[in-house]
Amino acid sequence: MKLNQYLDVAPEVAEAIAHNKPVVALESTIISHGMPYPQNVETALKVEEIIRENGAVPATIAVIGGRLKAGCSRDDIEVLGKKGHDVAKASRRDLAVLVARGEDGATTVTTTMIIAHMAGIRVFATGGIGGVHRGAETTMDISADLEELAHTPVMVVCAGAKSILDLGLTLEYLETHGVPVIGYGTKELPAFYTRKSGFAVDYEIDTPAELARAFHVQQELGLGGGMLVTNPIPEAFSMDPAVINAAIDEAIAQAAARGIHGKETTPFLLAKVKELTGGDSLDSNIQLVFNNARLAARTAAELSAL
Ligand code: PSU
Ligand code: MN
Repeated sequence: MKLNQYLDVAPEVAEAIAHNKPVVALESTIISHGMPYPQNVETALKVEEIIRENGAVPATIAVIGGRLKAGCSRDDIEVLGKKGHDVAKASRRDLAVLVARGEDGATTVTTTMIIAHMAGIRVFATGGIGGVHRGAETTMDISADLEELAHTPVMVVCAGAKSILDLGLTLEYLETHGVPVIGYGTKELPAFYTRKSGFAVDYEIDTPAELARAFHVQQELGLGGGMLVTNPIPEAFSMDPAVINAAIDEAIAQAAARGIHGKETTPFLLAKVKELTGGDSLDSNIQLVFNNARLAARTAAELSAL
């Protein structure tokens, strides 16, 4: 296989891919912009461990010194976690300039999918995805994550989307672009901190084997594109909807008052929600990522067997 000249695949990841062994990609914006230091680094390393325990090889993805990395070292993860918001949040439009300049970038869902696909990785675990923001009918703020899901053949395992987004419009957008939205063990789209949103998913699937089969068939049919698997936060860690929704409404009001826009919007809202809910939302956030890592590893193992 001829790999992209800008891509470095970690030896362990390359070995697994070459032998069709399961690999799970992980994003790095969740490390730099999604959680505070040092919990971000601890979580990133623990997620890698969970993926190994469940039979797959982890590949944390980032841009380091202008190189696309499929498989970061502990040092890379430590640097991204410590630098936090000082690392560029790298979406599709940022990749060329960051690489040309030899800079670092934390990959979003979008760029993690791009680099995972370049490396030959088919399954990716994260917390939440970007989507259509509330008020997008005037701001046109729609995450590039949705467009990437439309085109790039990677399964994204998440805990649904936070209601910092307009969940109904996000589902409409995904439908238009032909992205299957699967509920793992549920008919309802989970809302990240809570197991329910009031919106239906397209299909409920209850086993990793069945998830793998659906994704495999999607690619064999030549349909291409991604698949969004939404995995509800475990009951024990889910939050009170009234508490979390009040924090989200307040965060959105503060963002509007301060004129926050563009790529700052999502990180601002995430940080504000965390601040308004104390440590509770961070604990929930960490636990749902662990839960998604387990499901992604088991699904990647099933996919390798097909
Ligand atoms: N939503 C979350 N947690 C996150 C993100 C979104 O609940 O960490 C991050 C992901 O990296 C996602 C990105 O791809 O934010 C979306 O940013 P934007 O809305 O600017 O496209
Ligand atoms: Mn945006």
